[in-house]
Amino acid sequence: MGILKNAAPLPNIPWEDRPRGGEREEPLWRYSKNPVIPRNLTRFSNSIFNSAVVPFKGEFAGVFRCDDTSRRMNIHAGRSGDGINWTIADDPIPFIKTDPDLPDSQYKYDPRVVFVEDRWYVIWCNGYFGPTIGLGYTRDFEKFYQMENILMPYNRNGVLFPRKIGNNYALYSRPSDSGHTPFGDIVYSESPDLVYWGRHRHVMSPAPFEKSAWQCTKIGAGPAPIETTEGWLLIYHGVLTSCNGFVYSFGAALLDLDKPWQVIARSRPYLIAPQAPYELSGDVPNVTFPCAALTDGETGRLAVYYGCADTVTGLVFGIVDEVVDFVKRNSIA
Ligand code: BMA
Repeated sequence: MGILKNAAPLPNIPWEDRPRGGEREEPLWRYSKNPVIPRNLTRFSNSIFNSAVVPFKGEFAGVFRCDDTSRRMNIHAGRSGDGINWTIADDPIPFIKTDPDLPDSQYKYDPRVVFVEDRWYVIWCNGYFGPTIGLGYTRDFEKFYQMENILMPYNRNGVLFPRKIGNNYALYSRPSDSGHTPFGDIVYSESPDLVYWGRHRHVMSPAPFEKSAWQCTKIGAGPAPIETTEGWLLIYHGVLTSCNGFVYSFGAALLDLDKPWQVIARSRPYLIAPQAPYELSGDVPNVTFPCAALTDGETGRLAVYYGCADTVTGLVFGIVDEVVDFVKRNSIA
C-alpha cells in the first residue's frame, strides 16, 4: 500500500495505534511505554541514546551509542526479538581494521546503520582530531570491520543512502566545527567506492527564524532517507537556540529521487519536539534526536528511534503516507 518504494514487508514492526480523541493533527505519536531503552541497560552505561536499529533475520539488530560511567562515547551492538526489549553488549564493538594503517578512533558516537547492496554499513561520528565521519560494515552483527574515515574533520551526522544514485554511493553529512557547532547545513556527496567522495552539493540550510524557528540554528540528517514515490523522505533534526541553550526537535523533508540535493518540500512545523518528561530532562535537557527508522512495505507503518535528552532511547510511530502528506501541505521549500 501507499507510496513507499523498494520497502520490504516488516509484519513485526514495533507498533502501537494512534491514541484516539485528539483534535490536533499529530503526524507522529509517542510509544506509551517510552523510553524503550533505559540509561543503565548495560553494566557500564551512563546513558544509551541516538542509536540505530534495523530488521535482521526476522528479528532486530542495532548499534547503540552508549556513553559509559567515565563519560566516554562509544558504540555497542545489540539484538532484540521485538524491537522494544533489547540486549546490548556491555563492551564497545571491537572493530577489525580493514587496513593496519587505519588510525584508532578517539571516540565513536551517533551511529546509523544502512543496508546497501550486500551488507550493513555502520556510519558514525568518529573522533579523529575532532569529529569526522567513520564508516564500517558487518554481515552478521558479530564481526564488524572499520574502513577509512570518509570525510575530513570536522563533520557530523553522516548518513548513507540505502541504494546508489546513478553509479555512486550517496551520502548526506553536516560540516561542523570541533565544538558545539552553532551552525550547520546538510550537504550531499557521492562516491564510486565508499573511499573517495566528491560531487558535493548543498542541500538545505537552517530555516529563517521567522519561518520555522525550531530549525533556525542548525540541521542534520537523521535516519537513512526513505524512498517514496514522492521523493526521498528525510527525517532530520533541527536546533533552536533558546535562552536556556540548544533545543533539538525533528521534522522531515522530501528530496528529488535522482538529484537528492533538490528539496521538493520541507516541514515548517516540527514532527516531534521535546515535550515528554524524559525528553525535557536528562544529561542534556530538551533533545529529541532521531537516528533510525523502520518501515513496513505492506502497511506503510513507520517506527522512528530517537535519543531523548542524551540519556535514553524512545520510539515514535506514524504512517509514511501521512507524514509525506503533512510535509507537502506544510512546506517552507
Ligand atoms: C550534538 C551531538 C548529539 C547530541 C546533541 C545534543 O552535537 O553531540 O549526539 O544529542 O548534540 O547534546
